[in-house]
Amino acid sequence: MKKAIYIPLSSYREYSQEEMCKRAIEFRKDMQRRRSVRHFSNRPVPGEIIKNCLIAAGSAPSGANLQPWFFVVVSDPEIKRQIRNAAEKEEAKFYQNKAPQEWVGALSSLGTDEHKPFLENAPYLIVIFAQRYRLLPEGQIGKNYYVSESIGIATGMLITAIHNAGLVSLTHTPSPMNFLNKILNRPVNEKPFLILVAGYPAQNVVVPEIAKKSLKDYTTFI
Ligand code: IYR
Repeated sequence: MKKAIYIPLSSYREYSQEEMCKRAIEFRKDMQRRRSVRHFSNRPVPGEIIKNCLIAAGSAPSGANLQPWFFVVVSDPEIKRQIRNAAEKEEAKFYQNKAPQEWVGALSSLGTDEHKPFLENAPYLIVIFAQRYRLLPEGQIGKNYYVSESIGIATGMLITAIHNAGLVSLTHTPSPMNFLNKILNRPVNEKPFLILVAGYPAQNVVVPEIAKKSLKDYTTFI
């Protein structure tokens, strides 16, 4: 067993209360500008930006610090085409017969359908895999802990980093997604979590007019 070694928390910065308040408001305003976008420009984005966003995501807290995630950044047009074809096949089944009426109803205000041109137009598809368990060097299996929580947090941080950088993203979850293991050659311990589409928005893009709940509707202070 490894013994804990402690170091000073030298990265922490304390702000005055006034400064904290200002920062909290500024950040919340900036986050409120984020929208999921379904139409992307094919304008190239420097890989350096995506790399830094991924490093931010990789700093997320995780169960036992085992960091049970793997990101495949797809920019190759041929691989994007394969992903689009496979996803649209699943999505067609979903929209044409698999999806219960209630689900189709819940999606109606978003205007989604089985056509996913963004999977080819956007410069990056970041395919996020959850490592359900670890494959150790000698072929043994190692446990991971709180995998859904960990990967959800890392994905949230990635979405935030992409927004902060000045790009837009879309969480896309074709179901089932196991075709991604095949196309991207990922091992059996990895389960596709979602595809995060990233890039510039298409020119004059429109987004559905939707509302977010207000704080009092999803929070209580006791
Ligand atoms: N995966 C489908 C359906 C879909 C489901 C939910 I929940 C959404 O918030 C949006 C879409 C699709 O991507 O169209």
